[in-house]
Amino acid sequence: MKITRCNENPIITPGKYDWRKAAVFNPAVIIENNRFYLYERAGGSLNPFKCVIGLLESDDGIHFTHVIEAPVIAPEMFSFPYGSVQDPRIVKIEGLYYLTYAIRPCSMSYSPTGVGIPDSYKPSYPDGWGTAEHYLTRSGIAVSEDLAHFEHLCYTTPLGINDRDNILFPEKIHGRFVLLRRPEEFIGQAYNTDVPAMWITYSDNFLDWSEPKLLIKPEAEWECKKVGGCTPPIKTDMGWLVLYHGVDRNNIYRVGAMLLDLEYPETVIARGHTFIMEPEAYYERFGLFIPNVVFPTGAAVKDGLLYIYYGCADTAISLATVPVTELLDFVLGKG
Ligand code: BMA
Repeated sequence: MKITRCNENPIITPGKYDWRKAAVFNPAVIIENNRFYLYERAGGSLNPFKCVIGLLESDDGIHFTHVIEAPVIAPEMFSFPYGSVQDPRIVKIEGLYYLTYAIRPCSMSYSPTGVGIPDSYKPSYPDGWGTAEHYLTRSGIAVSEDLAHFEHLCYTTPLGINDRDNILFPEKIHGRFVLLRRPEEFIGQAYNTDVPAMWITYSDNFLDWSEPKLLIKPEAEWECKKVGGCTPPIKTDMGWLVLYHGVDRNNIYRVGAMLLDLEYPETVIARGHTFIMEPEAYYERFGLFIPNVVFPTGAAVKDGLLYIYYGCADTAISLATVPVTELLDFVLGKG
């Protein structure tokens, strides 16, 4: 199996508008009418690192231009004027576009040290803002009829815990919406995992979600610190193909792949024997922000090819491709 990095990587870099001057990364992607739509997580400054979501489009999946000059999603939409919206993923279900996002009600500030994870600190905000809870990350869903105008639909996680990497399946299964989650606090004996893991939950109406079930937890050294979902599941004849990320004890982010049962997605049919991507290229190993991160959040299939869009070092956006059949063979242990 060969994952091919686009030779124009990184394909999307910061700049142009004030709100995306510092970093653009971890994008959602969907193909509609043969056109790629990409939702970038963008920050204009590291102090504070307030993130918003910008919308770009492309005919070839490589060269993107902004559809709108302003962000399509900003924390103000959720009544968090100092907040940060992060890591979108998008799916289309029954004619509507659902974008899951993570939100931190108050943005942190960062100063890169040049030698690893940047120092972070909490800026001072006006009265009432900046409580401990405001620095936790919650997840929710925004909905759109036209890809450009979004409304907040619901939160999918409670206040008081860190829960990101919430990802919807692109269709209902047995009449229910299906969601992946990564609750950081679901650890310890009662949860059957010592470190943050991937969970799955179902809902009829977006408001009431079933008791989450543990889907996978770390098994290998490269994912020993935590695992979480990456891209929305891709439907194949063999099952739901899901990319996930694993973090090792040195904070290196790698990408794994697994296959879930089409009808009962809490059943893992197969999991790749090792990761499929790790930071290799210079733009994945060094950046403005966090070094050694490849973090896919968007995936789309065109002509049998899986287009994987990923954040590099929390700084820029890159593209890698692989034939879906090759990736399936790898996950099933045949490639
Ligand atoms: C995760 C999230 C992602 C980020 C990654 C690497 O916890 O914050 O948005 O890309 O860390 O820094």
